[in-house]
Amino acid sequence: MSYVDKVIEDVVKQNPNEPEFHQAVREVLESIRVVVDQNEAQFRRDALLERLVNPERQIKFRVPWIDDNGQVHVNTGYRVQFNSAIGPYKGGLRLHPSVNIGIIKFLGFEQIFKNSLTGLPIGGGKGGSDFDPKGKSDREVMAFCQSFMSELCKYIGANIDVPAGDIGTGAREIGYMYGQYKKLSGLFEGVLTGKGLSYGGSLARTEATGYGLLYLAEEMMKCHGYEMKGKTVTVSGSGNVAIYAIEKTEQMGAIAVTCSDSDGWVYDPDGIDVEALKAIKEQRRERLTEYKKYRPKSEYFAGKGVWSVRTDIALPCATQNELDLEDAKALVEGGVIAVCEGANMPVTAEAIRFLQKSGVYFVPGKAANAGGVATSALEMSQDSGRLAWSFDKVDTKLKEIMVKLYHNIDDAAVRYGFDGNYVVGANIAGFEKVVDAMNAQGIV
Ligand code: NDP
Ligand code: 2IT
Repeated sequence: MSYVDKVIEDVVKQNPNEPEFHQAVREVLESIRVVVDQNEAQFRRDALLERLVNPERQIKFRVPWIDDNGQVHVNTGYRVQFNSAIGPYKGGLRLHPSVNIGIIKFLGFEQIFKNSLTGLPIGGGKGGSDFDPKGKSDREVMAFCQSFMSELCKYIGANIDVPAGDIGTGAREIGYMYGQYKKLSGLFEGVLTGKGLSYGGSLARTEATGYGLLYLAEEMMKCHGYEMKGKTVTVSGSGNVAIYAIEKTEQMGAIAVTCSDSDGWVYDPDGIDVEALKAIKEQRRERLTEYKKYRPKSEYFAGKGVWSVRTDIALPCATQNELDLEDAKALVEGGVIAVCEGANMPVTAEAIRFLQKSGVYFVPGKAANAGGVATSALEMSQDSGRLAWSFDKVDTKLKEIMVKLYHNIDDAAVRYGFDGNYVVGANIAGFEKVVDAMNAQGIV
């Protein structure tokens, strides 16, 4: 049995009931098979792949908190410190009822290669909890965040592990967590990113993931002879990534016609009104059913459906495995040119294969959504230098990073004879730097 197949088999056996983790490992290892084959004896001897797929450390803890009626609740907190070969662990905290160790491991594993692709010195980690911030009062969210950080603070630090936002963790949650970290440690340091601008945050971090996604998409389209102007774009989700993907789409002269949440989706043929979306989601924390009040000509549909809309570019920006084979067929039927993942692993493995076979340009999340974590690394630089850069400075750097990243994954794919396969290109390019650092540092 080949080394890659053996390690995939072991991962499935040793990590039962973690299908998302298996899916992420399978995608990466199958992509790098060609590199592994060229170095098989050395990699086997050094158990390189076994070291890559086993987190350096995983922490699981109890998070008790009291609701507004005096009732105590207990959630589970996680932090997976996956790989620190190229820098301190870096990655978000997801707060969603679906969170379990397998979800955090898949996200942490992806983060290793994503962070490597940014070209910046950050290792891979991820954390979170099965706590659901939706429908909770600010005081309840604060109680949870303080309890969560009371335990997490033992394991993180500006040069150790630097968490950030993800699903369910936005500016409010980061603020409460930062306050608790500072109180317990006595340190005012860049231990979290995505912080508010008044206490060490970076301009453009809020926008970074969505903007970065569009900078990469624009560069890829340009290289294939297309311009963004006038293109129809469909977006799923209506959170941090989706909102700023829609904003940048419209700034580029393309038209974003959809967005969604976990209850339903909106079709607005005149283009999503991003200010209305921000008012609904960022300020009022409401559901998308409210959107029609701002835009009477738009339509709201309950359930799934964004991918049934004809589009030039599809940007899944909600959650894992939200775009399946049937959705991919509908997109191809409608003449889609490109699919770029704003979320982490939103497109199923079968759907990716179908899109690629159909000649659609497909860019995986670890490349397409790397602008968020790249800008987090820029926030870390500003914090450690006691600096606050202008919006334009950060945004210009973000754009440079995303354009360079696109060419890097394109070149890696070409180098190994997989022209235009950005899944292979991203995984190989991300892997190369991590392996080089792991080899240099010995068996640790
Ligand atoms: P938010 O919490 O801001 O928004 C998430 C959006 O996705 C909401 O519209 C939410 O709807 C929807 N959603 C979440 N879970 C589900 C689900 N199970 N089914 C259907 N819809 C769902 O998160 P972000 O925008 O920050 O994150 C979105 C994706 O992007 C995630 O995959 C995340 O890992 C990834 N990502 C985020 C980065 C960042 O900087 N924030 C960076 C890189 C990747 P509802 O409100 O109804 O739950
Ligand atoms: O998936 C991701 O890259 C994030 N949620 C952002 C991580 C970060 O550290 O900014």
